[in-house]
Amino acid sequence: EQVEQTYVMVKPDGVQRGLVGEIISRFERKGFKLTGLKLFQCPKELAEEHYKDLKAKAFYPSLIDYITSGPVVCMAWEGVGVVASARKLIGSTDPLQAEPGTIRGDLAVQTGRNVIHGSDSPENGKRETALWFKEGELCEWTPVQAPWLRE
Ligand code: YYY
Ligand code: MG
Repeated sequence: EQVEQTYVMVKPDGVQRGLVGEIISRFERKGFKLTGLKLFQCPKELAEEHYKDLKAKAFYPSLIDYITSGPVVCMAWEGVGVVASARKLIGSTDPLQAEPGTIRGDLAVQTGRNVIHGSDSPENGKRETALWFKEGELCEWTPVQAPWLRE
């Protein structure tokens, strides 16, 4: 089984609404490994690079304004299957369509304020982790609970 990395980010609305602890807790309890964590005011250039595939969309300018409107919480999570599993924990892009029990399903009401980002593929997980974190900001470590999570 392949160990993957994913980039997860609490967006400015999640930080302003005091949801940071709740959100981190959901990934921690699931059993994934945190390898990077910081509060960060995202510069416009970085937001544009992160969302470059959406540049042609009508909502792109407001998306860039939103992501740069206040601090975000950047996280790198590691584990077997973490990319798809994080997307499931996060829920559908439109919070009104997101299942109850998911982060967006429980904590948000609109696509333009959907509280959290998660990478959509292992390739993007690596790319985005490298984009948002400098090398010295990531930690390699072995959680004591590791043998209790996987046989
Ligand atoms: O990966 P995910 O965040 O679920 O959705 P994407 O399709 O990658 O879009 C990124 C981001 O753009 C989304 O979280 C909110 C915003 N957005 C929007 O404001 N309006 C849309 N119709 C689609 C996406
Ligand atoms: Mg996406």
